[in-house]
Amino acid sequence: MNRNQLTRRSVIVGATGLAFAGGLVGLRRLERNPTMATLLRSAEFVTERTQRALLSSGALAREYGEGDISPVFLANGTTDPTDPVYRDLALDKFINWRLEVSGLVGKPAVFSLDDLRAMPSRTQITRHDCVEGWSCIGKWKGVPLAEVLRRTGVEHAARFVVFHCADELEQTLDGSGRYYESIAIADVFHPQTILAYEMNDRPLPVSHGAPIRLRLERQLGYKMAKYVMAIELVASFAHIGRGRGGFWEDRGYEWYAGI
Ligand SMILES: Nc1nc2c(c(=O)[nH]1)N[C@H]1C(S)=C(S)[C@@H](COP(=O)(O)O)O[C@H]1N2
Ligand SMILES: [Mo]
Repeated sequence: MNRNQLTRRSVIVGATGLAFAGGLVGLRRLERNPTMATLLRSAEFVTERTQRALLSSGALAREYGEGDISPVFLANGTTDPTDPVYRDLALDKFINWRLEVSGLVGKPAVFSLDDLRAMPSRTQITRHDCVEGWSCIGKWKGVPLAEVLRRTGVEHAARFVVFHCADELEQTLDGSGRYYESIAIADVFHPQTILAYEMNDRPLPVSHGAPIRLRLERQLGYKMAKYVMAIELVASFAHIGRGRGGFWEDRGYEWYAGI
């Protein structure tokens, strides 16, 4: 997917929000109107409108019951990061771990695991679909990403949220094998977009991304970054990794992995 398509998709997300909120104006007409197209790109507009639109339950991924939880949930990709800083943090049960939030935010901030646990939480039982062809149902508890970003503020120019992870999935000399992912600002305000710190009623295990991992229930597994160490809000991800918005995107996968 090239940058033009990304821009277009963001505009469509914004326009959909407006169409849902107002119910009056045609999507096509909005997109053709250059003033409206510019307006739709402003983060403030997108967040406000899409938040309303996405709160409609029709947009939620299916949620399951306790009885549907998979007895074994596969772990994929990195399951035990070797990074020495991460290993030290894990030894101390992540007491010294801090989530760094930076970039196009009103006020950069760091949050401890306790800080995140003290924020409002959401619990959801959902199906995880890996692009490799397996699915598992699990229960996730965490803080909505929107709650975290509400505390830092989001600048108008921010269009993507980038998640920087602790693990290097591919050993490279230039460090480009480190796992990262990115999502659109609009996805932040989907109610099921959470930073999960519990899985199946227990602290998130290392194999599944301790201390926090992203859950983004309407997209494929590779979008759901494990071992999140830092969150960066950006206008473009062209300068990060190999420029395609994620570890697997840099290796050919789609940036928008909707299911
Ligand atoms: N940091 C990090 N996040 C990651 C991966 C990874 O290797 N490293 N693998 C991804 C892929 S392909 C999938 S399917 C899921 C696997 O999550 P699980 O191990 O909890 O099943 O995590 C995703 N997030
Ligand atoms: Mo995956």
